Amino acid sequence: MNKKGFIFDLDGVIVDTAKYHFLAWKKLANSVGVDFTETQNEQLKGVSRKKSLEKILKWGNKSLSEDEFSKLMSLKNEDYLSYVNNMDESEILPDVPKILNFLIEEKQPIALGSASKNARTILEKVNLLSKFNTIVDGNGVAKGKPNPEVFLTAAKNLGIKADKCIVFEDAKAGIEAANAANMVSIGIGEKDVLQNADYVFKDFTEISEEFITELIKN
Ligand code: B16
Ligand code: MG
Repeated sequence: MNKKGFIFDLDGVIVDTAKYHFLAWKKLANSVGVDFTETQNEQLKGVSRKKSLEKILKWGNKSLSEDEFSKLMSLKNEDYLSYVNNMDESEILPDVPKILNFLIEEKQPIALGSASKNARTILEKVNLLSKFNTIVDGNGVAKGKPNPEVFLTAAKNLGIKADKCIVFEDAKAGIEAANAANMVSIGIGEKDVLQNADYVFKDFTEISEEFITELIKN
């Protein structure tokens, strides 16, 4: 049977944690006198925690000592985790379990490829951890998206060649990473944002089992 590597991003693909990142970043930015909007939050999708804080400080024209910088990073994460702690299965995005179960039935290897250092905690919270053959997250890679390292590591862990992998991503930086890894890129979200993806769907309710079967065959 044909085997492909199916790699899923986490935030924005499996769960919508961007809303919690927004609340936590906004509180933090405002506490140091910096404004933070939803539009700016969009630009942080798929971007690591450290790079995100660097961007926020740049937008607000602020510079901090190294100590203050790491203190703010921990404060942001503590606040973010207070939302994550209340998560449960009801926060899984529509039809995600259906697609995962279909791939498992079809004996296709499945990986998580996320920039988040909280990926395992979140998957445990929503009870999906056991669906993945490997988890590659912000703790396991040196270079963040758009660098392809996260997806190439996932492919290696699955034992599947990069050009036989399919990536589901909601962030522009993630689509660029998948393309750079020579993988099939599937955007989950808006066509105008994810214009470099090979395919774009609004969400998983638009993805049929026939479409997945074709991906497995070709
Ligand atoms: P953490 P993904 C990314 O996750 C988020 O999209 C991004 O907004 C966040 O800053 C990043 O994870 C780091 O998250 O602070 O939990 O380590 O979309 O790559 O799954
Ligand atoms: Mg994402």
